[in-house]
Amino acid sequence: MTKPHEDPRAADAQPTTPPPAPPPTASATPRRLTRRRLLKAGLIGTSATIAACAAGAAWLWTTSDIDTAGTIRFVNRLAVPPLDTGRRDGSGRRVFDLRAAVGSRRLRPGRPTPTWGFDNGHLGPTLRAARGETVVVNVRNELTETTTVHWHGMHLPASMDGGPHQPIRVGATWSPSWRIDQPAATLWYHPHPHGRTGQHVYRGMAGMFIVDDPSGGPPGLPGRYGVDDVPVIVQDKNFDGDNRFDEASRLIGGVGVLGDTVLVNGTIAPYHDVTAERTRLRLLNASNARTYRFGLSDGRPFALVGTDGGLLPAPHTTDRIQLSPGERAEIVVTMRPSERLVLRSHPPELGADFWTSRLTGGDDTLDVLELRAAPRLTPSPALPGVLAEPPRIGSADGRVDRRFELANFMINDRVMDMSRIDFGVARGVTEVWEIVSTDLLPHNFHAHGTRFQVLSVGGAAPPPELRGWKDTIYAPRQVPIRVAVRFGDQADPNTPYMFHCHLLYHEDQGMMGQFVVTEPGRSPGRPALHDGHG
Ligand SMILES: [Cu+2]
Repeated sequence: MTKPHEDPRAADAQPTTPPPAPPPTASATPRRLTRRRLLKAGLIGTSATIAACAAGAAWLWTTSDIDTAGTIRFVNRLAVPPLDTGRRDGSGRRVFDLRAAVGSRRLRPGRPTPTWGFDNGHLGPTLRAARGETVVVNVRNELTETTTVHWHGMHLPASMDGGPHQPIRVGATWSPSWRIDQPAATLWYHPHPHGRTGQHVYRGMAGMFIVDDPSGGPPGLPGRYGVDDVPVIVQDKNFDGDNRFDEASRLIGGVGVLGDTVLVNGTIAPYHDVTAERTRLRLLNASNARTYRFGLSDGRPFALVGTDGGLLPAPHTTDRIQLSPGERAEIVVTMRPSERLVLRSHPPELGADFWTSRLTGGDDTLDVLELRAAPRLTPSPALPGVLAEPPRIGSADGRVDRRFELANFMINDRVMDMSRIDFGVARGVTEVWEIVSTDLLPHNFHAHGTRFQVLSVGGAAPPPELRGWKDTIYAPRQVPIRVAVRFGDQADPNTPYMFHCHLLYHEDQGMMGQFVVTEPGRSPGRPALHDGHG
């Protein structure tokens, strides 16, 4: 394990260092070491080093990209996570039950893969509730270690957030409850134990949480779950020889595990039978480290209708949408009868240098999901021209209240400390945050308990895909991003929310901090510390 302050590429990049010298052999006639001989030996050594470096670099170059475009036989019907709308209790609350447990799944030929998850041991049901409802989720931990469940993108009190300060010990049940008060959106849930998030998510702990508008939202958007409104939870995995998830391989780029096999909703090589003219795909990048740049195999445009925090102001026609870990996008794809189309991830624009990009998935092309249209498709209405109110909590007037510099596995030169609150935000006050990566490695930024409005990217107005509500945003190197953020409801000076890089290896290495929401004019308190957070 690499220490937080060290560049893991240095430790991992062994192929670029020369092989060890062979053991010295005894010589019958020992030769005098002259300066010339030493120089010659040195030159030979240097040449050998250069040759080894070149060979190592060539090996790295040729082995560190993946291209599966057109090579996948899509033979498995896409699994659709079961829809869970919970039950009503006596007070009208919507109650869900989740059980975190180990399981196993037959993901590919050969042995079943040991998994973790909430849906009989892998991934989790899609929870669904409407704005205005009060929900309760009973999360029982039947794993062999402490975990947590964080509601990514949800506005809720910090004590319900499911970060590292709400551990669920083995055998215990945690029952957070909150009133949903935010626009319709595609959110998700996943563990967040301090230092162990990457492992828990990689083993399969993740599910979707759909928030609905009680009015039904704008008419015309496809909305039949699993039919023309389909969750697409994208994860990349490596498998070892026994079909186990391999958490340790391909760590060489310094972003954590990058897999060579893409799973959608836990299905390898998946296809979905399309039965309507338009299909809405709720894309969730639930991968530990990989950034995808989704498009369609024939290059046709699609309509981007939603991002992290809800619907965009209007559909945006595009042929690419890039999602870093934790980000979501809702797209609507239009198809003709009997055609086949592949959702493909093209090389993402990471904004990193040549080598870093190469080693962190920046040159990878991955086929994700085949869409198979039936010979007859049910007609779909045209998309509405207006979808939602644009975010309007801030303006790009040059003011910056807080700055977050991402570099060296730290944020603002600090490693995550459970006992340290980095800052307090006054309830009801809009702040402007500036996020900038000054690092070679790719990073993104996620804040808990809220959503934000992107004000500017590199000083310019945000592109269309960043004009809706966001809670996670990719931070290209040396491109300052300004966002307006507000924490509405409840002050709790002692219970922190997290802000962090959502590349889970980075988060687990400590690229995370804590903030609290206070009453205006009050100071942050002190977090109560629990045991069992690793
Ligand atoms: Cu990062």
